Amino acid sequence: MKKFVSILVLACAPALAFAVGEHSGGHSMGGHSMGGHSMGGHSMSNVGKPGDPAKVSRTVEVVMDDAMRFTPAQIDVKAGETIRFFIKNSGKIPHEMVIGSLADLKAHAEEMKKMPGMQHAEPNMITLKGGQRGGLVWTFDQAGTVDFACLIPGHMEAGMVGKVNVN
Ligand SMILES: [Cu+2]
Repeated sequence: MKKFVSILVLACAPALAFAVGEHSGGHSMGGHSMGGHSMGGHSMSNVGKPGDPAKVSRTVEVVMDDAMRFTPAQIDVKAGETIRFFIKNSGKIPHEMVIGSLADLKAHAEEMKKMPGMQHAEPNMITLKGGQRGGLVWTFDQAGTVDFACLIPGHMEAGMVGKVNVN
């Protein structure tokens, strides 16, 4: 009987961890951090915000491939620009482009590792199967550096990251 209980506890632990992780992730673009959910620390304030498709300044093409690379991996924009990313997955396996701060992306990648099948769709990201194309519209409103990465487990570690320099 004791064995049974410990198995139950083990079985529950990952679910609990996920529930906490998911909660702390928050993924709220509004920046309401007053609730005390400090674990994930998703501070989206400096990375910009979802863009209005009607106000796109220009289009930037990005290719993702199975060599775990974004091409280009360095993108220059001006503060205030709304960019429509035209993203193509030229590989065979799924890839995604997630915009955020490097700290947030790493935290999110950890959550993904705990929950490999985790379905997540947020305004700051797009997931594409092999051969698929898609678009992502984002406004870079402050000068600085904004990172992006593929958060599919192992990809970020393999170098699937990029940078937007906002001037
Ligand atoms: Cu990838």
